[in-house]
Amino acid sequence: VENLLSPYLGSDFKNLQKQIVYHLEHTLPRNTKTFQSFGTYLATSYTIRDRLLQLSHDTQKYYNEKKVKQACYISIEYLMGRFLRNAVLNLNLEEKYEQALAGFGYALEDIYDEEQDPALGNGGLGRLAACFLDTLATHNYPAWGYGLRYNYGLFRQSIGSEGEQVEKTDVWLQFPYPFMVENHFLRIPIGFYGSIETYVDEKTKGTRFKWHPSEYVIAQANDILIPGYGTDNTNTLRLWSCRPIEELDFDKFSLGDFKGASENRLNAENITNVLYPNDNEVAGKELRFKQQYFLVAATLHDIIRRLKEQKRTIYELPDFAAVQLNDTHPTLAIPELLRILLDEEMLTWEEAWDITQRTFSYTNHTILPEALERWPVKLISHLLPRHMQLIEAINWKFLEKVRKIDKNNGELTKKMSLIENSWDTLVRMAWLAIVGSHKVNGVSGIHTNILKNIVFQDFHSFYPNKFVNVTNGVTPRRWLHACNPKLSELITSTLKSNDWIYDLAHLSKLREYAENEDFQLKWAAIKTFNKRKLQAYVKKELKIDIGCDGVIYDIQIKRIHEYKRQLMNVLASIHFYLKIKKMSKEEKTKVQKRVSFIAGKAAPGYLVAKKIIKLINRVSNVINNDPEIGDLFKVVYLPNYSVTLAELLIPATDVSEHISTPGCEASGTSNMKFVLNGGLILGTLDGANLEIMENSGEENVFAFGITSKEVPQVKQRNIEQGAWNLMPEELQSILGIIEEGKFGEADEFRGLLEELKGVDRYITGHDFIPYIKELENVMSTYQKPHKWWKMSILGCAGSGWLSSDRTIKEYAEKIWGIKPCPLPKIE
Ligand code: 26Y
Repeated sequence: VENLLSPYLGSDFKNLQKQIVYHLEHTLPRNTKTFQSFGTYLATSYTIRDRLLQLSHDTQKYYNEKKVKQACYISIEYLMGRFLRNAVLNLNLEEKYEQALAGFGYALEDIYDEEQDPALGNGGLGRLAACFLDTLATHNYPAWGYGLRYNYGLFRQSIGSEGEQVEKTDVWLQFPYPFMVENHFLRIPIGFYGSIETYVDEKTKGTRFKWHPSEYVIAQANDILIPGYGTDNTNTLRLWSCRPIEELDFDKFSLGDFKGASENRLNAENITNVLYPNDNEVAGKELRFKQQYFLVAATLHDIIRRLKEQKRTIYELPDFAAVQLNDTHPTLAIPELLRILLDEEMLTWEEAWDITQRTFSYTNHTILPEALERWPVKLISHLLPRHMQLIEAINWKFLEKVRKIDKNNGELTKKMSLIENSWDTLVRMAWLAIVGSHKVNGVSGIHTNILKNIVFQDFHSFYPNKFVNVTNGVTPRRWLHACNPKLSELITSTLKSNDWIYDLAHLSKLREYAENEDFQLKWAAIKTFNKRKLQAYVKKELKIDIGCDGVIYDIQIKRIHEYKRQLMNVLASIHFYLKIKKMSKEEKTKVQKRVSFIAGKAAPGYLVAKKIIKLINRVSNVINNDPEIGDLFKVVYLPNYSVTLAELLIPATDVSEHISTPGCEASGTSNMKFVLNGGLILGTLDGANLEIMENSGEENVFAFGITSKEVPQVKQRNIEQGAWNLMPEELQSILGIIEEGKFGEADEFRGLLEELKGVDRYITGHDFIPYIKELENVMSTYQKPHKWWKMSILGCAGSGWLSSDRTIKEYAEKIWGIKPCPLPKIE
């Protein structure tokens, strides 16, 4: 029987057309007369989903037959970006779909643009998880992602008339999202609150515990199927949404209490309603804690269910699944697994603890003290009484060992205790994650060293083999092949092979072209092409005219945070603005033109970050409208930064800024994306910048400033002498100009300036002059095109190791003990 929907049957364009029309008429349903771009996007997407569903069934069947060990990545955030283009490219169907849609009068490129970008994450940590999923599928690793299906993703940002950030709800599920398959058969009850029963086990005569939750909700699975590039292996990202146990309380309804009747449903839906918009700063809200537990309880239940489906025993769990905790957000998985093993599977403590440690590993993504999670014992005891009891037991057994080496009358024991007594009694989630895992990793060389030698020093001495480094990486499929098609083609034609798309080390062969003038011209022309696209976007969306030829596109895109120092960036813009204003006509002709772009969201509760956004917009307004400046310099703030916007910006960048205070940025991943696309880096000696310098050559990076080791001295000096007294005059006068009200009311930015003048925690004053000098170096180097493009090509040629394929191979070997398991090819 001909099955129109079978992906194995029809991928010639006529079949694709039939499949698209089928979905248009039956799934949407629309008729061919009301065929619009958005409907076409949906119908096209459903044909992709059909293929992926079939491939994913085959993939799961095969993994189950082979009983291979799998990785389970638990993350409270995923920043997937748009799906359709990525899937079409990975399945190698772009030409066929172009042809199919052209037949209906549509350009595939425009259809891609109909898709919205699911923003189920905040920043680096969520995007890293998405890159990992792409790599895991591409390299045929048996792997699952687990996360939450929030009703509302990260807020949408616009800029108000005063230059301030305005937040709007992201209603991403208003229209169907065709790539997510609701799994109505998988419904898992999750408990909260309640009490603990103690009883004597008849067989062993030992004491046993049982938790009786007083409230339940249901976790429902929503699956996003993850295609790999050039493979049939299709993995699953399972996102849980929360449903009530009972939809409507009919008794209340009958009594006329309509509001009370749906209370249950509303309370349950609350749990997965919204993504917390905090990045690197703890909010400490009870609902967030509930989200974390909901995620891990549903996930562990699912993993154990799948283990048992293979008729394997619970003792085999560590050979069945390697569970990675993406930061401490899913750390409750540790006491939850222990509870299941002890209270439900009736294992002994020794057995249960051994299985737990062998199952989990933990990645740390940040050392900022304000981002380290600590939850009140009171809150945990109330919500999850049995888990609190287990955390205390883990702590007790762990501290027994610590006490043996504690020579300093309890000092070490106090420092290493999982429970802290400060303003409140708090559980240190990172400590719990370290103790309950067999491996802990940092995300770049410098970051792992800081973990080992400073932040987790005592734990490193205690468990010398537990800490490993796995430097981050990014997927070259999305971040070069898909977002920069022209550069992708040039690389493929130059290397006479597209092997680099799944083995990025091949890029090193570009080195021999670095000084080839013909190649440089082609390389530069592609940059210009991408810059024109951005130029058009800025004109259309912001009504700002910016130049392109001979103009440096200088970009800083990331969450707004004091440690990332967007403030230093805008202060430098004021510096250059004032400098140009003082110039004679003659001098002005020699100025290197530049546009400084900044984009990024601030957490709604992070007032300082919001002030920084406001200042940037005020400065931008003054500079862009000053006739004395003209097109010599522009400052452009791009609202609503997203994965999709990054895909437009990164290929169009000449130089990108990664200027965090040394020691603060764990790795950074956009720096990698820029280098891959021939952008140069202006950066501090921090995070992965350091490794980019090692691999692409120090001479190909614009680096400035001190090392992380020197930072504490500078801070100390600031505290002792006052940052104002140590501040260079140039910066002092810039602050003076802001205070005079040049960029809005004088009072507006007082708080920001007071911090710089007082303690200056992020040492902006100290780094200001070296930063300006390096920016000047960037500008003069741009005037030597041969040198510039050589640096750009060599940067890219040295970026083979930046692939998340390399990163995942290291996780697989050093931490997870998993191997690729490619599906046999079907003809
Ligand atoms: C607990 C809480 C509010 C919280 C929420 C989100 C804490 C941290 C985060 C997110 C952290 C994050 O995104 N960290 C980034 O991880 C990237 C991937 O490893 C790194 O490249 C980047 O340097 C780091 O800031």
